[in-house]
Amino acid sequence: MKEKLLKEIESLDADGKGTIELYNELSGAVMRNLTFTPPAHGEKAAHYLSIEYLIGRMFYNNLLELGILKETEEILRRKGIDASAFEQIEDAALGNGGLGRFAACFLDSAAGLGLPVYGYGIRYRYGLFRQEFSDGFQQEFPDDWQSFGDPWSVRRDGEARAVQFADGEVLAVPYDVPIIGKRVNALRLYRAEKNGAEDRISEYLYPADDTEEGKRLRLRQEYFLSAAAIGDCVDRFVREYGEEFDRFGAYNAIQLNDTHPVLAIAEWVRLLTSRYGVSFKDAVQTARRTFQYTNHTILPEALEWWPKRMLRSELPEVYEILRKLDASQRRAMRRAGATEQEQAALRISNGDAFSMANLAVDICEHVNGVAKIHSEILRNSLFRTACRYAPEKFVNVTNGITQRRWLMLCNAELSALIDRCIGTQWRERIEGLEEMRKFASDGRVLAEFAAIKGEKKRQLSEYIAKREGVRLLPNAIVYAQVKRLHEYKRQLMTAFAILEICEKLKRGELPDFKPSVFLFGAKSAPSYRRAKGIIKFINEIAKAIAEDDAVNRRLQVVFVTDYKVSYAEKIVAGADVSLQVSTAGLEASGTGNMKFMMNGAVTCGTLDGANIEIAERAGKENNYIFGASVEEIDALRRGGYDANEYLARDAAMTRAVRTLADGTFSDGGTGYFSELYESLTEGASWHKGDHYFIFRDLPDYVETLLRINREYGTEEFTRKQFVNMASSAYFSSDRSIAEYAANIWHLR
Ligand code: 26V
Repeated sequence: MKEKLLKEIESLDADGKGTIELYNELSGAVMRNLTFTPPAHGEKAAHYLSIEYLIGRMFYNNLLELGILKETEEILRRKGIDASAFEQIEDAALGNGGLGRFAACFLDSAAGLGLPVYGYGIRYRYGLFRQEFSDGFQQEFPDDWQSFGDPWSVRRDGEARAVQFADGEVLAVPYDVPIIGKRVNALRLYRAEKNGAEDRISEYLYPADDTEEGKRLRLRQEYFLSAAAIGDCVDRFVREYGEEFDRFGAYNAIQLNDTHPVLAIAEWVRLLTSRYGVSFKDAVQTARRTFQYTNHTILPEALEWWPKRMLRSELPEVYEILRKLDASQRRAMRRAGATEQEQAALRISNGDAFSMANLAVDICEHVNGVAKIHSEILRNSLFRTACRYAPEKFVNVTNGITQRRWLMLCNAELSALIDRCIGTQWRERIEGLEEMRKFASDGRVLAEFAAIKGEKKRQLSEYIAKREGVRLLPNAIVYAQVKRLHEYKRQLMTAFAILEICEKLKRGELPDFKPSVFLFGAKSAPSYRRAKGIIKFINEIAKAIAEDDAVNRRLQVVFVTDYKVSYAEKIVAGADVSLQVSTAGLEASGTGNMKFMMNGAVTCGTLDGANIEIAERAGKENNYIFGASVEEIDALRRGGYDANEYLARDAAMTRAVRTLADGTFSDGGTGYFSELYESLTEGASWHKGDHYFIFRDLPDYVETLLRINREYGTEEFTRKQFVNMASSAYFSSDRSIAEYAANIWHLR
């Protein structure tokens, strides 16, 4: 296939064609030569239901997976075309952040390992908004990702199916996207249509759900995905094996990515009882052997609760099934002798709403968290009552990232160094990367490694100059914090730390300070006021520092615009220090931390999520861990944390925090800054001051940043970076998927 494909590319007539036309022709040639691999008869498959897939650019990745990237670039060069021109093609950003990017890495690795894993999702017309800054404020614009065409999917009208809502039916039309590896799996994305036109259901990713309108649409999206996917799985099973549904679980596992697709459980019961005459009890029994649930966050605002009246009016049949599921759960709880309090914690129905998390925990065979500590928190806190009754249900699968995109593709230079040291075996089996640890005291290899980091940093700097119109300070330390904007991730704490460092510089307290760049990249949910305030605050700090000749040759802050997968590919390769500073206990795993590690950055972070395992694997001495542990944070919460008392302990911290309120920076009259200040010092109706314990950790943080600054530039520091890279194989999603396959799906 490879030869045929390369010939076809060779014979392509490029004359007079624009980049976009060429991109479509090339991609089309590849698509014509691909065949999707369905599960073989008797082979067990896994089906992954996710409301988000943050795929990024597909072109380079697909050619890499096919093993023809280099050859294609060569052929194009001979035709006078620079393949990097395709970088102007937009990312497919059908996701918000970690959850969606993880779904994309997950599918990549499943195909890479040759496992039959099929994704289901929604083909949003507009993905995550395009971000611009105007006077430091975030502005949102629709992300028209299809304006370059969509050569990487195949529409299958013949497999469209109707999804039933109270106000009529909506057609779900699948578009199959190839996920290429040892086999070609399909990611099946559904477009919603009514009377031949696109229905609102698939128009936007995550409509603002702070209004009744938005919530309804969100419910419709979640049911649309659930019903289309379950319908597809059931049809395929019936075609292949008939209607003996008690065998369904032997051939299929259905993995629910967070609570968004949990209505799939109710849909399964509805479909089997109403269409196939299966008894309610049997339908539930088979569900228990089929469904699996991954939790990706413990933040209550991100766990789905569906109001009963909304379900009743939008999806009356599903509502009835949920009621029955709740009633049968209640009978079971009474039989098991659960106390009233335990029942309240476990119930699917709670007052006016149904809890999707409790439904998932009740029915699913396994419930997994995404890092060791997160799975512990699920067992001990969020789902502790359920865990008491069914401890065997709760397992951990630490997240991972695909080394194909996050090392081979984004850092060809480092990959080539690895090839020179240990050969190319690691490209097939990532475990082999561990062999690089042998070179950690090889001065020559370390020097090459450092030179590559320098080169990637220069490339990053070029890219930022082109996109943002600012040049990074040359040869500076690059500290990066790139992720969704959320209070618990504490971008605001980094902002305060920068202000403190800036002040120390001005006072002459840091004579040996090495030039440092703080890179931020983040989007705020459009209706999340505090997050928007934090973006504006950081942009104000960036401006003030850039204009201040006393510091601007040693300190720089850049908030990159429209952070996304393809931006991340540049940043993780060029950064020295990965900032992962969430309040302990709140970041389920983090996956950016793994991308930085694999590219040889040290982690400056708290004991949270996968940071803990990163420090374990690479050695605590090779990372910069600071701040309160989960236990300490819990103790502070219980003991009545007094934010102002902590603030008063440290004069430099007080001055930095006061800049939110003393007019140092202007928020353009929006009130953003004073609101942030109040949230820290006074709290709000739903929380006490400094809900995320910034004042507890900030002094440690500043210390740690300065320690990094002192140690940077030594061979010892380079070795730390190197050991991180060489210890990162564990964080490959190949390992995660192998664990899902062995421990949860029991494939093969
Ligand atoms: C989403 C949103 C969106 C609107 C604003 C409020 C809000 C709060 C929380 C969330 C979380 C969505 C779930 C998610 O993305 N979880 C992430 O999943 C990653 C993959 O497992 C994991 O590495 C991250 O730690 C986790 O935050």
